[in-house]
Amino acid sequence: MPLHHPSSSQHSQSVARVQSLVNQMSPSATVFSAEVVPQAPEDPMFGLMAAFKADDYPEKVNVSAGTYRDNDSKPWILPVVAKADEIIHADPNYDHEYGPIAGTPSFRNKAAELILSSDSPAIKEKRVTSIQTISGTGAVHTGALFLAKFFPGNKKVYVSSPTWVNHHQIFTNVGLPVAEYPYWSEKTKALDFDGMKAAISEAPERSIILLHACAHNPTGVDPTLDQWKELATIIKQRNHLTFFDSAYQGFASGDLAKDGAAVRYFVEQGIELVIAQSFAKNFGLYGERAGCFHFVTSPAPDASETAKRVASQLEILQRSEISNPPLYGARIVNTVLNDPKLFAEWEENLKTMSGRIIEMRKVLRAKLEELGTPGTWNHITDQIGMFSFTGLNQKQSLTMKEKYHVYMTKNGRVSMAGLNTNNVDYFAKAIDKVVREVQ
Ligand code: KET
Repeated sequence: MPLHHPSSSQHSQSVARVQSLVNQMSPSATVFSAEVVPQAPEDPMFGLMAAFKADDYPEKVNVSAGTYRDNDSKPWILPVVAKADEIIHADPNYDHEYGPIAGTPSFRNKAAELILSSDSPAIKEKRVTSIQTISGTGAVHTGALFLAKFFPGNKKVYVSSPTWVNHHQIFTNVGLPVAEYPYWSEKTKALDFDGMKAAISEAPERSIILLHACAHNPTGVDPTLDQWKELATIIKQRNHLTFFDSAYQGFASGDLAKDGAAVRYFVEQGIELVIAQSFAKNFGLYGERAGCFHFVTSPAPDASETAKRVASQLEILQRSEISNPPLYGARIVNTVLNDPKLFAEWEENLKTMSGRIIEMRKVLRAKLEELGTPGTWNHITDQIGMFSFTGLNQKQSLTMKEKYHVYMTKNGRVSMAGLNTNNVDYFAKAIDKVVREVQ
């Protein structure tokens, strides 16, 4: 039978009929229906930042994101960063070529020395391997990915309750379930150290324990050095793997060694650990995404071989994820860390930032006490780093935003860097009213 070839007008009629049938059947002909891809909620913090921008109330206050502001509520380009920037651009060899997969070696080495100290036995014994990442988030992700693929123990990550909200999704996204250990006591507005110790002791042997190296986010409460020592003993006994998130070194106390003390103590104890390091806050390089992931193995005759093997696998992961890391932020950090004069200036800049925050803590506490705001407010000055966990509940935190145009996360966290001599009075009065009006 000869094939029947429809005429072109017949053909276009039938195409139109099929098209209209399809349209009737399903108005949206996608395989990514709402059941398959449900609408996700907006990121709470980036949502708050956008809402703050859109608010035209003159006395609005932004204490949402952990980003430093000067006393005029303006982002601060660190003077040392501005200098490094000039040096980089004046370099006759400046170009935009690809960098190495693991990042520039001098940057990685100095980044490791910064957190571990330049005379760290782990560095001397070549037990460390470091890979440049997309800031701290990328470092946590790289670590998560590495552990998801290679960690032979209990593939569950124990995080503090509460913790930086992003920890949950970074780990679960790579298939590592998250469990919580107690950390913040509502009652004492301080560390629940007994609860924390018990949970870490009871976690199955060889679990992953995530710890904030300093300036815990969101609570601003850190273990004391003696408490860190107790934790190290438990972690060693239980053969856990420590995952330090270090996003605030030098920013918390203004002293780089002091803020790195917990990590350094764990390394001294020969504990195998990993570190996610961010330069967003301490260099004010938020959007430039400079960070590093470090793996530190325990002392052993074949320790440097272990570090080499791990490095080789990290490079494979990096190549498939981002190929090679961005240059600019790391160039700034590299320039400062490798020049003693600039380094000293950076330390001064760190003191300026941490000092202003510490001062605002004092002023805020004094104002609340002066107003006789119900409750105790010593925790504001006891806490350290970028954040204060005010103790305001969710309803109160939302009222701060809705009624008083103060943008803070609903867990009661306040970024102290958002406060200054111009707005702290308004802010304290808003807290005072909310605490009295809303239960
Ligand atoms: N770790 C912790 C504990 C942390 O607070 C942040 C950022 C990061 C890692 C990641 O920072 P990065 O910019 O990727 O280097 N925290 C602030 C910003 C954010 O949520 O992304 C914050 O909590 O406001």
